Order: sequence, then structure tokens, then C-alpha cells
Amino acid sequence: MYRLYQMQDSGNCYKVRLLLNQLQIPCECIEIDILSGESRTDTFLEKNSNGRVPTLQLDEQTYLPESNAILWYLAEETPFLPQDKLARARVLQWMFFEQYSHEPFIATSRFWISILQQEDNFADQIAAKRSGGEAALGVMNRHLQDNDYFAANQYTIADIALYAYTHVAEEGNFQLAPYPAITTWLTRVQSQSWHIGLLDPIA
Ligand SMILES: N[C@@H](CCC(=O)N[C@@H](CS)C(=O)NCC(=O)O)C(=O)O
Repeated sequence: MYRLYQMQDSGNCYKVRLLLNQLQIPCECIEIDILSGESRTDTFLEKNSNGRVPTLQLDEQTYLPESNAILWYLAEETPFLPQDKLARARVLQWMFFEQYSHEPFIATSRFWISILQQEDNFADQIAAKRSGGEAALGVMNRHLQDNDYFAANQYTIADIALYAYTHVAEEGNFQLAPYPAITTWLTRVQSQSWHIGLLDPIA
């Protein structure tokens, strides 16, 4: 059975739990308290030298970090990752967008405001993330005005990757009301079979 080293509140970890649940793959979840440094112990660094969750243990000595790499690994040969060459590149396009243009703005703001609950202490850093986060939401909204999903006209791991931090963007003070195509898409994602919420265990 897979073993997922994770933090329940983390959107990056939620991506993996959501896909595992939708694939109905059993997994043991091990909670790592990143706030007390558990992701930076020697024992954990042997599993992931970058000291971050999620990290998926595949077998006795094989560990796979990086949420989107894990999604890709699990989704191979499933409906969550299309076969067509361009469609697969489109999935990657949006997963790279998520990591470079979305997560560094929206997830970090949420981390300071709602996980650490230190909005005042991080006021300057949060302000510096605002325009990037709004730009990412604008890009998503424009795409979703003409498309039901991000890639290949179907629900894929690109949607899972982008859903994870978008649906909790308001916890990072990014209001979603100005982005109606995003809010419609959030509902579309939530209606997929075996969907679970961020705080839910794998069924
Ligand atoms: N690019 C990585 C980011 C992982 C990441 O930043 N994880 C955070 C939690 S969301 C973490 O483990 N932080 C602990 C630390 O930096 O020590 C991914 O997508 O998995």
C-alpha cells in the first residue's frame, strides 16, 4: 500500500489525496507537522532531500516528492491523464502554470493568513503577492469562459492541481466573486465522482 507523508491542511497534499480517492487507491497517510520542523529532520530528509510534503512512498525504499509529479505518476493510464500527445502537453502546461504563476502567490498568502494566522506580521509579504495572485485568477477565469476544464475538454489532473488552492483562495484574502467562470468550474470539479474535501480523509 502507498504511504503518503503529508499535512492535512496543505493544498499540495490535498491534490494527492483527492486523486487517490477518485482512483479508489488505498493509502496510509502519515501526518508531518511542518510547523514544528518534522519535514526537516534527518529521517525525513532521507525520504525527500528537499524537506517538503507531500512525499509518496511507493515501496520500501522509493519516495516520490512534488505534488504534481505524484499526480502524474498516479494518473498514468487512467482517465485523469489523456493519451493524446498535445492533450498531455496541455495538462503539463497548466500544472507548470499552477506551480509557477498560482501557488507561489495564493498558497503562500493563505499559509501566512490562515495557517500561521499572522496576517499582520506578514503584511508586506502578503501585499507583494496580491498582483501575481490576481493575475493567475484572471488567466484561469478567461480560459474557463470558453472551456469547461483546463485541458483536453475533460476533467484531468490539471483541474485537480489548480482546484487545490483555488477553492480556498479566500483563505488567502483572494475573493472569487469577480471570477464567475472560476466559481462555476469549482462546482463542476466538486460534482466529479468520489470528490472529497480538503479536510476529509480518504474514503
Ligand atoms: N512544489 C512542492 C511544494 C511543496 C511544499 O511547499 N510543501 C510545504 C507544505 S504545502 C512544505 O512541506 N513545507 C515544509 C517545509 O518547507 O519545511 C509540491 O508541489 O509538492
